[in-house]
Amino acid sequence: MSKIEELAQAVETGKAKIVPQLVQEALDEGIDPMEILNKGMIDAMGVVGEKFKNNEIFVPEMLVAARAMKKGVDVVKPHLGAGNSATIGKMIMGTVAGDLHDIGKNLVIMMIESAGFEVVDLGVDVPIEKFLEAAADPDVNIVGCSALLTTTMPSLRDTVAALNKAPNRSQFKIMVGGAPITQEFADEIGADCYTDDAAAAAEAAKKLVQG
Ligand code: B1M
Repeated sequence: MSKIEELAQAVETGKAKIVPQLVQEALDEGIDPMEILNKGMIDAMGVVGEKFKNNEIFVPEMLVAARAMKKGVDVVKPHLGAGNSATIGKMIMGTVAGDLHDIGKNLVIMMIESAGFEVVDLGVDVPIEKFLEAAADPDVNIVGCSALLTTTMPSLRDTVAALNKAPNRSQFKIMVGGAPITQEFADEIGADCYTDDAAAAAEAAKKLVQG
């Protein structure tokens, strides 16, 4: 079994003590950090999701897999991105009200910070008022909203609608994402930008502030 396969299996089975160790070993073997993240961890969470859908595992197993992945992400994080020192913009980012999923949001934050942004993490289950309050900061150029559940897509719609009515709307762009979100939905709800993964989000954020 390759190191990446070993890592994916450890994430899938929620081995939080072994995952960071395997990530470190993969890094020591010279495996590309992006491959470690994508193939060793993100794909493994995809498998976890499928198993949950098929009733092969339940919420507690999903939770331990998520915890294990977070420990692995902590180890790979310093190896992603070149560690920009200059700040090119300020972003606020949160998972919308009703939604507790934060792994994707955290990855987006990690990549956007690596691209040179200051990011304020509003957390999960973020009420509209909190997005509006944070977006009132005159330095904010991008507001990012994540939604992982089909049942929280209406919450994303409401959040974007409220942000679109903010008095300082012309000052920031709205970026949305998350597994059930599509370009079509993003356009329909009036977001400025949609991307389907964290690396694309960082590229898009740079384009948004650079015009
Ligand atoms: Co939940 N969950 N979950 N879950 N969970 C899903 C999302 C699900 C698809 C599983 C399934 O059924 N196959 C399903 C949703 C089905 C649907 O909506 N139709 C589901 C469900 C049903 C639920 C509960 C309702 C289960 C229950 O209680 N019965 C419950 C809801 C709780 C709530 O939020 N109110 C629930 C709970 C949980 C846990 C707490 C146990 C845990 C979350 C832990 C955590 O996040 N701290 C969990 C997990 C781990 C998952 C799966 C397995 C993995 C999610 C994940 O982290 N993926 C997930 C199945 C799956 O996704 N295959 C599932 C990895 C992550 C890197 O991907 O988040 O998509 P993702 O982020 C990507 C992109 O989407 C994008 O970039 C990221 C990185 O590339 N992106 C953006 C995300 N945000 C972006 C923002 C952007 C741009 C790009 O711009 C701003």
